[in-house]
Amino acid sequence: MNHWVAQSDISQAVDLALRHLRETQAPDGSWHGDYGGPVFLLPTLIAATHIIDQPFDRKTEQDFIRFFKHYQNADGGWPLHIHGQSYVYTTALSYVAQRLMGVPADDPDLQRGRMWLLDRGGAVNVAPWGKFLFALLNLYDYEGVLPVPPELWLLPRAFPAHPSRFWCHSRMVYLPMSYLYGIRAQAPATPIERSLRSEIFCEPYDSLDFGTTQTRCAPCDVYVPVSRSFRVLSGLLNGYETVASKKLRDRANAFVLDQVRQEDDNTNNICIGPINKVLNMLCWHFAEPGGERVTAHRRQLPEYLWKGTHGTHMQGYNSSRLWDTAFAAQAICASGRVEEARDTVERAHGYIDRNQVLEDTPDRTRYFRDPSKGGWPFSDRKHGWPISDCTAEGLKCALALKHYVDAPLSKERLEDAVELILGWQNADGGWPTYERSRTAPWMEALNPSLIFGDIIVDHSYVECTSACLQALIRYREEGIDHALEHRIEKAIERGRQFLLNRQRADGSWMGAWGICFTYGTWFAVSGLRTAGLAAESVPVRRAAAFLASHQLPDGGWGETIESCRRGEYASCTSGQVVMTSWAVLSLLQSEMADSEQVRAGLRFLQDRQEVDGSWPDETIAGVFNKTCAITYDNYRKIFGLWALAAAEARLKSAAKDEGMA
Ligand code: LAN
Repeated sequence: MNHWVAQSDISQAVDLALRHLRETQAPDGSWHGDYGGPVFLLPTLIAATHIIDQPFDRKTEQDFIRFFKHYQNADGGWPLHIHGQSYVYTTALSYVAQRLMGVPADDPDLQRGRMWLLDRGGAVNVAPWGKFLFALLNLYDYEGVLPVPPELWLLPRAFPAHPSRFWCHSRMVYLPMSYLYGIRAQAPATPIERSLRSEIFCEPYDSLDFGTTQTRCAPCDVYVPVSRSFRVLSGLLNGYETVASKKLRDRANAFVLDQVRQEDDNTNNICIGPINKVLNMLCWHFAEPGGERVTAHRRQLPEYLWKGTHGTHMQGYNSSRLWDTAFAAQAICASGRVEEARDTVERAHGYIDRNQVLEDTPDRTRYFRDPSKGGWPFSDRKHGWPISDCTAEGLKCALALKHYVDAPLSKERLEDAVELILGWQNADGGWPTYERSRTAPWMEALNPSLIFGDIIVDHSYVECTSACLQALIRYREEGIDHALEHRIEKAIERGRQFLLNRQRADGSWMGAWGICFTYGTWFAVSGLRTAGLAAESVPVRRAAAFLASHQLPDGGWGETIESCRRGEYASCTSGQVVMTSWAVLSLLQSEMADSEQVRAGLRFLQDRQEVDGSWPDETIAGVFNKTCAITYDNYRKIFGLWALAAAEARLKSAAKDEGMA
């Protein structure tokens, strides 16, 4: 096989990519990168700092404005994520945010934005979360906001729609929302609010019948239409609002605020995500105006900011550092150059070591939390929410590096991670993101967002399942603990079966957190190969055939977010480095490892590589909840290296085999 592509060329590309990766490591051992992409986050943050009257300094605000100007679409609207079509939701939010920062209404870009918005019915057609934010800003009447009574938290936990059963990201957003809704929190109307009321609606503000607008949403924004069961539920809740007792409301508000406090304390005021970060801060602004909790929250806001080439924006998480670092270290291992990159892996391991979560959160059952001890988060320990696949990648990394580093993780810490992984497995054999599913899949019908899919249940995911499966198998290979062996064995078998069941008729697997089929298929194939399936097995063969059928004429692979929205492969017009790397990594584990397709994929990667070993920016590769893309800035350099390194390893072993023959 060494005749199909020159090993020396590949080796040179690997050397360069590795050098670039090493040069971009941060002093703390991790890799930092932009974790932006969603456009709805920054306006939410700006609205909140306006409400608490602690805006950012002028220079930062100018850079926020630069972000909005850069990502305004040609039609005048703003998209949900930086590569998307215009949405009424983000157009209204971005317009308001810029006005709050002092951009005048007659600014030509804002005028174009307003025209686009008014052509689509104005702010009454903003999705529910936008209406909620506008109600806080005193730009909307609470009558038009879907009811989120805090009393729901007082229901018995066994109730299937108890909010504690929702996917933690939705739960932690609806938590502060229900407090703010419960007290009808609203900023005072100052001249700017009064002016905005006349700018974002098609009719005079006072003539609007807000009560009829609760579920109105511009058709171009809708991804999941309101279900009949949701209409019934919201009808009941609206009815409840008219009879709610003050005493019970006060009790519920106090309960919710205590939950908010615990989340703040657990996460050092970072919070699980950007939206609950901002809403929790607002809870304290209204509960204890001018108090220390608001100040502490405000101080942590910059944790979410990223100063990019096109302005400063709010990221989807406080960072993606642990995740990127675990992958970077594994890519280095795949290159077989760990000795040479010893200082890099030592520092990366240090980051993994320092960021494992070592304790459960206090009084965790009262606060609806699963165990955390032994897990790894997506960003860092001070954030602290452990995630199944981040734990798995952290564990894989710790195991892969244990012979190379001065202070490998102790047996107990590895075991804690394994315990968590075992505990997270769902009844269907797959793994969820943060917590075992707490409610039935049909509850998804209660999704009130209209613009995001799959936000109610922590379902089992192909990626999470593959990562956990691989981690358990690697752990078992170490022969570390026999007491656990039986449980691990069973978990592996169920996980393997889950992956097999999820293969689609066309041979692919759909990813949920990366775009899309190339991502899901890479995870599934890696999981199944690790679990013992042969390259010649039918599932792996079918996966390879699927990938081969989507290769582009330039030798690469590329998918757009339409793949995620529609559940069907949607190709880019040209290959993308990250998706090509995922496809090549999958094919290298199949019978097609020596094929013309792989050769063309590798040539594509080599051709696109810059002289410094990096790859140029390209289409966005991450996604969440089907509709919103998110940037993984480090993926190009990590997966570009990984794919080339895996090809080189194969060439080397083939050369060895030929030598022996
Ligand atoms: C993330 C970031 C990490 C990501 C992986 C670990 C990569 C994935 O394998 C599992 C899912 C997870 C944890 C994930 C879920 C959804 C998140 C939290 C995000 C994409 C980052 C931002 C997003 C969050 C929901 C954004 C806020 C918006 C809402 C709709 C609440």
